[in-house]
Amino acid sequence: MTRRTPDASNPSSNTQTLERTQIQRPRLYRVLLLNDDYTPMEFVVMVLSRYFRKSAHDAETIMLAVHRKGQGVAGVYTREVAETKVAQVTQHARSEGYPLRVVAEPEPST
Ligand code: TYC
Repeated sequence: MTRRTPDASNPSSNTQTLERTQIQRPRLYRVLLLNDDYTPMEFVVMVLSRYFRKSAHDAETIMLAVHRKGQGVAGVYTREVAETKVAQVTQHARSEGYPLRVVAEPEPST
């Protein structure tokens, strides 16, 4: 909800400010892992554990789902955090010579 109020910084002016009384939630982004034929399963499990803070059990479950279905959600974050994780994981994978693809996509806005 927005409402018009006189500008506090200049009370004598005729200008108004749109004041928000509803909180703004940042848009959230999914970080997706994509399957490939070459990245070792144990590397993907390590990535899920280290960069996405998954338990050993959850990391294994997510990795196997990506392996079977082609892609899966590693985590959901604000845009900056999601983009940072994409960059960090991609760099780590390349440094090991693996083709692992990691992407961020916006969650559907509600
Ligand atoms: N398909 C890979 C293999 O059989 C494992 C894998 C899982 C790779 C998930 C990428 O995002 C991935 N070694």
